[in-house]
Amino acid sequence: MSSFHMLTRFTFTIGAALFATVPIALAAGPGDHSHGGGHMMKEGTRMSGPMSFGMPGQAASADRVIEIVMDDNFFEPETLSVTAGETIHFKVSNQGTLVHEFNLGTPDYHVAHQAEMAMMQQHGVLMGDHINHEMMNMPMGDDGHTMSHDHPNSILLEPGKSGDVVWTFTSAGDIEFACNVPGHYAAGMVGTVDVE
Ligand SMILES: [Cu+2]
Repeated sequence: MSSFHMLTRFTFTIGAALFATVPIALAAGPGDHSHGGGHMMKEGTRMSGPMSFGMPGQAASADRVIEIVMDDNFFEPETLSVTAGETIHFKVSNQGTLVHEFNLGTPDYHVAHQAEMAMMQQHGVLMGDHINHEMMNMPMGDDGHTMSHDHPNSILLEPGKSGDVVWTFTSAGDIEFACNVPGHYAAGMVGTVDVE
């Protein structure tokens, strides 16, 4: 299953949970990558392919590798500079004792995503030091969607784990990389990508 569809299912779940009375059209089927509507979430939360500042990239054609360490509760390094058009392979490792996320987005996107993460925490999917994978992958509702957390612009890691995000930055501007686990962003777990 593509990350697009995992994301669709995730945002659908959250949307359904937040707006239980709103009729929801989940039109995307296998191979349907059109994005013309059907979601009730606002633009900032339904990231799948291109975002305002870039798009998912391929590790094989990355221009650079940047290593990111996550700890309780900060990133190292905290400031990055890239050039518009560059594809960066972020190798992210969680060296802390808590679950952390590396998530690329605008400040508005992070605010919206924090609501999703709070929902995951309320549902017992996201615990302090681990992810309840069983619950995350448990079918919910009539169509069997799950809370799987698989976005191309982010990775959610348990302590001691590492993973990859490959992103092509397309527009100049300041982007944040942030951890949206409840409380972490406010505690300072946010950094800046200066796209020149
Ligand atoms: Cu964190």
